[in-house]
Amino acid sequence: MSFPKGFLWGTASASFQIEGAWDQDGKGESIWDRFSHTPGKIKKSCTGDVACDFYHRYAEDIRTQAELGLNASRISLSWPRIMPAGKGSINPKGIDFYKRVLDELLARNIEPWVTLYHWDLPQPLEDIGGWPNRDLANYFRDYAAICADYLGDRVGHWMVFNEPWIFTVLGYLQGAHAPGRRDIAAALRAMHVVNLAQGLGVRALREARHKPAAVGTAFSMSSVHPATGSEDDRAAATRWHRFCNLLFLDTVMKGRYPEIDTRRAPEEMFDVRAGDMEIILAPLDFIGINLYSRTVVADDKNRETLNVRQVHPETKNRTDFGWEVYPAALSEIALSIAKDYPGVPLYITENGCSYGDAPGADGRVRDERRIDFNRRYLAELWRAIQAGADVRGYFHWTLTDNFEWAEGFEQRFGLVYCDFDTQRRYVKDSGRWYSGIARSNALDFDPNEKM
Ligand code: IFM
Repeated sequence: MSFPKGFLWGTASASFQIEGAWDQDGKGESIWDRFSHTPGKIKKSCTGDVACDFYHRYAEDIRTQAELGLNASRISLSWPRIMPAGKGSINPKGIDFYKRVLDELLARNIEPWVTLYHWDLPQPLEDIGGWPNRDLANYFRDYAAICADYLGDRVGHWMVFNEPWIFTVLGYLQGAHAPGRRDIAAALRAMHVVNLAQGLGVRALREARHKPAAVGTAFSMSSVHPATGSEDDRAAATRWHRFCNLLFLDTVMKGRYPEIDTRRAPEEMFDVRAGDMEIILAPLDFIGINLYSRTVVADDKNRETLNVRQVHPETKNRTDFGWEVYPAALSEIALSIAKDYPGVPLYITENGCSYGDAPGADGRVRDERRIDFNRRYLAELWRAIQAGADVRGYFHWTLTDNFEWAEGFEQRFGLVYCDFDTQRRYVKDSGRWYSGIARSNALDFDPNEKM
């Protein structure tokens, strides 16, 4: 299965999950520093204080990417490393760090793909209300303009946000992620402010003085299946698809909220004010898809959230995180997004799996389950491309095992094993396998093989 010429093969990562150096060289506190320093929030009281120590070891990790033959790398910038208070003064050492990282990637012919915000909000901005506060949209625009101004000469592809649905829902509605709030009104306000920030951020990146860059966002997505063929379950699946997959995509591309709740108009639900939708409309140059599995839902009038209940299918085929392995989800979503947003290039900005395999006595990490997962998902990606989806690149989540948010270091998604005590890295079998795919731009897979 050959992939299109010029296809990008990379890995994806996020500042808080790998950098460490949480209070070094002028970096400010983020909501994830505060959250992980609060007892009881993270498994085994893990923190991101050191993480993979990428702040000091970036050259080694970028060398590994080059040795694996990867041609693109997705990283994110830490807002509080660049602007310790979230607004006002800039931290020159923070800017210098990212210049060094970008220069190292460029020197090794690896295209940097840079996300402005992968969840590490400066704590001082949470102290004034966090994302539910409309002022944050303007502070974010200023931050985006600074990133574009100082780093834009080195970046050809920006992503405004990583998974806006996840950080608003888990952070403000469910409380499982920083800042740990459980407040439905705050969550709805946060969603709208993030949409405003996305529109402003896209414009700020485009107005930068450097070479024109392509701007997108990496959206969390899942292929939504109805639990049964009943009309009610199918309608529930449509509502859930619009809510989870389109809430930050239809807005930026089409300037409207998708219809998700039969009981309330989106304008009322999100407290949309005059002029907001004009700000929010800022069509992206590309759409990033982060996809891991599917979601099965049923209609349930007793459920407050959209009258939808999630159903957990009977299957033994789950990753160590418990996520169902369902490769067809990738082709289903790629084709559905390609159909709904014709002419817009797509990139798989995240896909991967958590398996806990560790080095054997010989130092080798035999993670066959990850190879099997990747083969099947990539075969589905190839099928989607054959069927017409304009997918131009794939970023595996992730290079090194890292800080997996509320799970601490328990879930390992890396192609490279990280021993968090010694910071020693071991390229897993899956890393070498992925290197072969990247170098040949092809997957050895018999199309008749049963999925
Ligand atoms: O680790 C996360 C990442 O930060 C966002 N997408 C999903 C990954 C795995 O949970």
